[in-house]
Amino acid sequence: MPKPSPNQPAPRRPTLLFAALALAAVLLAGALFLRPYLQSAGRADADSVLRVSMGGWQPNVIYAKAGQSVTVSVVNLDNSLHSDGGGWHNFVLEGQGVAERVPPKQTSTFSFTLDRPGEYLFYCDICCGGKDNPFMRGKVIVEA
Ligand SMILES: [Cu+2]
Repeated sequence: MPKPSPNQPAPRRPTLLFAALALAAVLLAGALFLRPYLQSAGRADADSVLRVSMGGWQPNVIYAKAGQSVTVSVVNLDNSLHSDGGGWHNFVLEGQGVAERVPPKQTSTFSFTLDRPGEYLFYCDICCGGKDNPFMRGKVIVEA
């Protein structure tokens, strides 16, 4: 077997590996960016449990009936070590006077009634850019 000459070009494999890793990183970043636009995190009916963390609401849609009380329990999955807001989240129902704070690793249960059918935005405005962050938004859909 001939000995490899010192003038031979270096094997191409590290370059290919780097290209594959770079491609994987770009695809992962794209998927993370698009996630809140592509998925609905599921639905919850009235009297439901929502989990919230820095990653958003799960589920992020609540279905309710006009004029009927909705009871929501918000389970905060984050702990107090979070630098953004100290692990607190809140449930703000826009324009309806509902703003419930949930301490880290705790659950808050509260009720509200929406009389008119329609879609109502809710969000957390403590962390992560608040209502401008698509992860931190959800809606209550009120049917007649
Ligand atoms: Cu939050």
